[in-house]
Amino acid sequence: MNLSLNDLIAKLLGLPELASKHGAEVDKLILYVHYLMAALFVGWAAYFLYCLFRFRQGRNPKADYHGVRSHMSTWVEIAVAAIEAVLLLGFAVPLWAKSVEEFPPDEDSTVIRVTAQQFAWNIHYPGKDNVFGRQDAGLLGADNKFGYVKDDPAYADDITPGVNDIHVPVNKPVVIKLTSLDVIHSFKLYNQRVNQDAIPGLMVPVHFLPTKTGKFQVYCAQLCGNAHSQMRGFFTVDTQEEYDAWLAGFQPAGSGAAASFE
Ligand SMILES: [Cu+2]
Repeated sequence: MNLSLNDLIAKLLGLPELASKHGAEVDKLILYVHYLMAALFVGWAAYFLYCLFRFRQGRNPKADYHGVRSHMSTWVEIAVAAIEAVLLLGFAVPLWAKSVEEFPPDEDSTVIRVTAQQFAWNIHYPGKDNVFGRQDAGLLGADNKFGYVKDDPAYADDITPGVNDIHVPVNKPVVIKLTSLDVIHSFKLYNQRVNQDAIPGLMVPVHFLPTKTGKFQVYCAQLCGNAHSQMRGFFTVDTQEEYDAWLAGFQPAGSGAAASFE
C-alpha cells in the first residue's frame, strides 16, 4: 500500500471516503489546520515541561522580579498568527470564493430543487426543458404544497420523484437549489464535502462535481425538531445510463399521472 502522509493522517482523522472534486481541497485545509494544532500542542506541552524544570524551587529559592527578558514569545506569537493568516487567506477564502462564485452553467449541470421540511427532503427535477415550473405563493394550499402554477408550460415536463431519493449522473456538475418549507435545516453530504443551510424564504444554490458512483446519505446537519435524527435521504451517483433509466421511470408532473406528493 502506498499512502502519502496526508492520506495517512486523513485515515487517522476518520474522514469519510471522498467523492467530489472540490472535496480534496476541503480535506487539505482540514489537514493543515490539524498540523498547526498538533504543532501548537507539542509546543505548549514542551514549554510547560520546560517551565516546571527551569523554575523549580530548588534552583529558584527567591522570585525574580524582572521576569522574562527575551522576545522569543513575541516572535512565536507572530509566527503562529502568520500561519493562521496563510490558512485563512491562502486556503479557506479562495475555497469559499470558488464554491459561491464559480457556478457551472445550468445547461451543463444536473439542476435539482431540494426543499427541506420536517422531516424529509422533497426532490424536484426541471425535466427536459431544464426550466422549473413557476411558483406563486398565492397558490399554496394542502393540495399544492409548493405553490406550483400547474398550467405553466415549464411545469408540464418537470419531474417530482418524491422525497429522500436524489439521483445524479457521475462526473457532471450538480447544482442544488436549496430551500425549506418550515424551519432551518441543513443539507449535508459527507462524502461530497457539501454542507449548506436550507432556509425558509431563501433559495440558496450549491454546486459540486460528484466523482464516484455509489449510494451516499443526505444528512440534516441542523437540529430541526423532534424527528431530526430520522431526516435522512439518499444521494445516488449513477452512471449516465443508469441515471437516464431512473429518471425515465417517472411521469412528467403535468401528465396528471405523476406522484402527487405536492
Ligand atoms: Cu432537518
